[in-house]
Amino acid sequence: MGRIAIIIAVGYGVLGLLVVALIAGVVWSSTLGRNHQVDTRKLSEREKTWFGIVVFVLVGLLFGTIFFTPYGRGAGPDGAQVVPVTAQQFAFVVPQTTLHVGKPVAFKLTSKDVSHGFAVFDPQHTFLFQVQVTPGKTQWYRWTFSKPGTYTIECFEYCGVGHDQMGGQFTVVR
Ligand SMILES: [Cu+2]
Repeated sequence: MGRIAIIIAVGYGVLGLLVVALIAGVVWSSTLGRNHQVDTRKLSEREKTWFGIVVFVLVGLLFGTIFFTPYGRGAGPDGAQVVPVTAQQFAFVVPQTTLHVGKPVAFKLTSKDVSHGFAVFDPQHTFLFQVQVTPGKTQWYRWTFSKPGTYTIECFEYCGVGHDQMGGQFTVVR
């Protein structure tokens, strides 16, 4: 996992804990004074404020993370080795190229027929990433491999009767 991914994961974890603590605090304080009158107008005003805060936080998270996604326009060459992959019922066709540890790879994915899910597993069969491949569209995905060995590909989207057999592999060397 990359450093940015760890920062994002920790950030979400901390945010999640804060939200849970906040909800617990609100529930706790609301159960204390049971007999007081409820001012619904004040509550509806507060609701608007909270709605604004939630929208602000979500938009902030969106723009704070979207530029780090390893796909889309920014995943293209920029020093990366381009590997064209063709998905079709029921195989992933990967050219015989030599991929190196530590060198960014830009997968250029296309589909000849229906939607497929290009999922890559490392030599220990640990899941690394998955990206949709849709017909009529070129999808990019950028990844830097950290260990040598034979990587396997599986299809993560049901694409027909041979879906469970759909796969492929490639090798990464030092
Ligand atoms: Cu498939």
